[in-house]
Amino acid sequence: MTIGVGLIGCGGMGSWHAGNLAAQPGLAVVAVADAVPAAAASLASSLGARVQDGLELIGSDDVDAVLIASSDETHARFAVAAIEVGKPCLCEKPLGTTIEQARAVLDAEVAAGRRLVRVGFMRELDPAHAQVASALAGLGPITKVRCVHRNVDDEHRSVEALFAQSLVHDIHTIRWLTGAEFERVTVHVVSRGDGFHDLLLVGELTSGGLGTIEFEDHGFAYEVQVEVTAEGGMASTLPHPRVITRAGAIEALSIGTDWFARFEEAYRVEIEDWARCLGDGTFGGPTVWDGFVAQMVARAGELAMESDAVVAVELPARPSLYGDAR
Ligand code: ISE
Repeated sequence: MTIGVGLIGCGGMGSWHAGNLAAQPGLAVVAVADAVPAAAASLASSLGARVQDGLELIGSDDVDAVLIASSDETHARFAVAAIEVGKPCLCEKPLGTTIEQARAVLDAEVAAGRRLVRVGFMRELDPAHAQVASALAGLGPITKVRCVHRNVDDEHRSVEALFAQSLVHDIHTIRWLTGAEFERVTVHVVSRGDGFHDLLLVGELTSGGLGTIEFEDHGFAYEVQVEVTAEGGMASTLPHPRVITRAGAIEALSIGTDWFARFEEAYRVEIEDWARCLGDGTFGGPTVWDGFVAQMVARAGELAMESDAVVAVELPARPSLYGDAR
């Protein structure tokens, strides 16, 4: 049986996912939606799908599952709509652009009483990150997780956008690898005069360990690394393997400037795994609770940055629906 997928968002991320969806034998993209009609029309014709309004698409009988890759502020509205009609969905991060939006998705899913929304924290499926996670199994309690995240970005994003769009990934990586929560957050900022670019976030974890995030916007390349220290040893990702070129008496190793190439395999496996879960009627991957908590920590980070003080992360009790999630 083929599973009909509705794709909301036909920009860079939506189009990237569309390629992976099309490669899955058990899935067929039947409808697409986008705020820009030409983007929807062009992707629809390449996929052999129809164009629909996002909410109508979610309600359509032949749409069994929904992939949300539209602009950030629309994620929560579409995710709640999918939950209300009981359709599984893969929602790109962030769950919302505000805590209230993310909370609305959490409340809707808890009210529905089943996990339907998988959040697109795809680093868990990156082979290098997965190898670090399995290498840690024999190394004892984790004392430190150090994330390095460099973006080549010329949009001069707001601090809010930067935390919601970028740092949520690292926050999730730290929670995923340690199984601990952030208790308190401090942020140190380096400013280069023409705005804010670099920061170091230090998170104190409930396990007693530390999670740090070294983040740069306008960095020299796109890079994501993680290094974990445990009581019995350490594990870290290697630089992503790429091609070396030699020309003009120079040998060069290209690092890359965006996440599509760096996480190509992670995005592919994410769709493959989602398809498997849809086929089995099971749930896998990062949950709405993960998405919500990442945003709560990101918000604490913003407050820590604004106030130059240590900010406590005040999480509500974890709903039992997510009790065995991680
Ligand atoms: C972007 O939206 C992503 O999701 C990338 O994975 C992340 O590394 C980047 O910082 C974000 O802007």
